[in-house]
Amino acid sequence: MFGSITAGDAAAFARDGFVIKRGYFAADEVGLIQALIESDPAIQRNVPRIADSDGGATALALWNHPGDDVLGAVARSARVAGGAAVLLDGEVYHYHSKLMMTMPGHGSRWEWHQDYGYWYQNGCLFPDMLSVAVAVDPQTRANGCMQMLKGSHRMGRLDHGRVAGQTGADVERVERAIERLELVHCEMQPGDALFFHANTLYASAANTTDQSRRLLICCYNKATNNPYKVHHHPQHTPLQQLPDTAVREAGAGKADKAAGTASAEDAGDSRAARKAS
Ligand SMILES: O=C(O)CCC(=O)C(=O)O
Repeated sequence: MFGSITAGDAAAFARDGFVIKRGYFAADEVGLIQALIESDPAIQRNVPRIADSDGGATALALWNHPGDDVLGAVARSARVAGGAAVLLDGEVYHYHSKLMMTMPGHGSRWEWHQDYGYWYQNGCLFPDMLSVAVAVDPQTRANGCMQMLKGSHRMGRLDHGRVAGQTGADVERVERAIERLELVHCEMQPGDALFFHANTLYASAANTTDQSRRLLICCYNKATNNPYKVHHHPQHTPLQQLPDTAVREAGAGKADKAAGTASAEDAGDSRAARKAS
């Protein structure tokens, strides 16, 4: 039996700007995700290191269209894509997915930001967008797990500029928001999934442990929010949702081959990379 987004989750998401689903992927499914990450030459080859101002770095692979492999099945699954549609209250399409790999000893921190702080620049008129972060490794305070400011999505989009060498949200407003809002460390076990609104302020600390911290983040846009300009992420592209069993089927080599493969499109923002060259 697979989990799903409930009315209670939708209420929490509307109130807090995020909701964590524990055990959303089973241990064997997480094993399939890990096995693919470790064997996919495109992921292993194209992982540029994104530096922070302290010299920390994160390896990142990004792709625009979900393919027919295990990672594509996660992004297209009823649990994840269907959950996104429930939370955004309408049809969604895949905006991109990325694999964040803050490796042992040199994983960088991420400054406070909103995804819509970036995506606004892409011609998305409304913040009808969200992301789902699936824990591939344990996410702990010690290894720099994501931190969310509860309710910050209701502040609307903040101005973003250069903050410690990254694109971050207006520092003064972030400081004031931290005084008023609850800061939640989103500690997760592998298989947990964090759904968060594109206007939720979030950050993560450096990974100073000797264990990697890998996170698969699938991002969605509402179909009615088709960007008014062509840019490095897709315009509305109907998403072929898959049943939740598809992750295991993809792992067993029974993928839906009609669905297309992971894209090699160049996603040209500063944090982007190609999954495949
Ligand atoms: O990997 C993380 O902890 C955060 C990633 C992040 O901030 C982002 O993808 O914008």
